[in-house]
Amino acid sequence: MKKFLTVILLAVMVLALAACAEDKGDAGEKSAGSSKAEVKKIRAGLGLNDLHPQYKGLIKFKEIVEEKTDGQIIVETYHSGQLGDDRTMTEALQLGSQEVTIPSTAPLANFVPEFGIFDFPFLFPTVEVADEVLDGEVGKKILDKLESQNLVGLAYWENGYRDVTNSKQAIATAADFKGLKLRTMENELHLEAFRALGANPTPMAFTELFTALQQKTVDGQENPLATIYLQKYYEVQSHVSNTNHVYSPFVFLMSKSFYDDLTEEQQKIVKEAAIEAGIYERQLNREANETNLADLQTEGITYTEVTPEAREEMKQLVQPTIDKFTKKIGSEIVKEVYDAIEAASKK
Ligand code: TK8
Repeated sequence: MKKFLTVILLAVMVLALAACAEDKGDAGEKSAGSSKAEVKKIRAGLGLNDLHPQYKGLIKFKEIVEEKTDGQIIVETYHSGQLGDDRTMTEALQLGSQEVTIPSTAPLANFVPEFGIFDFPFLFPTVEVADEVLDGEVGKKILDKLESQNLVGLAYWENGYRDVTNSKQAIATAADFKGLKLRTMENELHLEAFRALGANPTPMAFTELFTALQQKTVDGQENPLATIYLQKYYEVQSHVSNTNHVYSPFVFLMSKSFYDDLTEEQQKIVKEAAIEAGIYERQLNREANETNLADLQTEGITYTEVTPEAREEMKQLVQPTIDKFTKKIGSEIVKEVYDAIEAASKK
């Protein structure tokens, strides 16, 4: 009996020791694999689909970051609003439940009012001037304001000059906007500007737009040609005009809490990658915009030209809106942007 008990006791001890060893083994693996546990993951979400240059730019960002950090930062990419729309994804970044998104500046004006300046109709005469101003001092100054919103703006990318499409009538002059139910981005200035043109605008998240056009909740919308073509709006729209009413930048946003947790070297890598991928995205976007009007016409959309005179009339109609928002946003910063545009235009 004694012998039997001793054997049992021994067996229990062996088992206990084994369990201890196993625990240790686990713990050991965890600390030995600390580099593995340290891998940081960026979930990056876009509203546009994976055919758009913006997604290709994001893939470029992923490649650069994963290579330069030796896999210490990995990037998971989502498109087509899989993680939400511009506003909800920006809010997710603020909360730290998502790390990257690249919204248009228009919805960002609800977070940092100064972005509203870029919604001023007919602000940038050319994309080259837009690049100079956005990548220059005043552009950076506005990006830096994101910090107070728990966001980090790493670079400007390009959405582009916006054009109006609709399913009702050709738009050649301001008078043609009359009564048109138009979806705008969630941005006050856009709403007022389109009201001033005579349209009947409704703000709506981009992710709801295709269905709204299809179900005729709205008659039309405005976006750059690349979006109109690649999101297949020609299936639900019959007219497009070169209104070119606003140049829409994108902002490469990162969650501030995530950014602050990166090492200095990693911060440098993500920043440089956002800039480099942005240069690539702008180039692809400009190439797309050159061919997409013809592509849209091939798909059966009717193109109507807005003459410079007709555009001038539109400009005059929206001027009171610009004046109002200049006061609202702050005439000083608005002047800084105008001065930068003037300087860049002379180059
Ligand atoms: C995509 C949006 C979109 C914008 C809009 O997330 O909402 O119309 O032009 O492209 O940023």
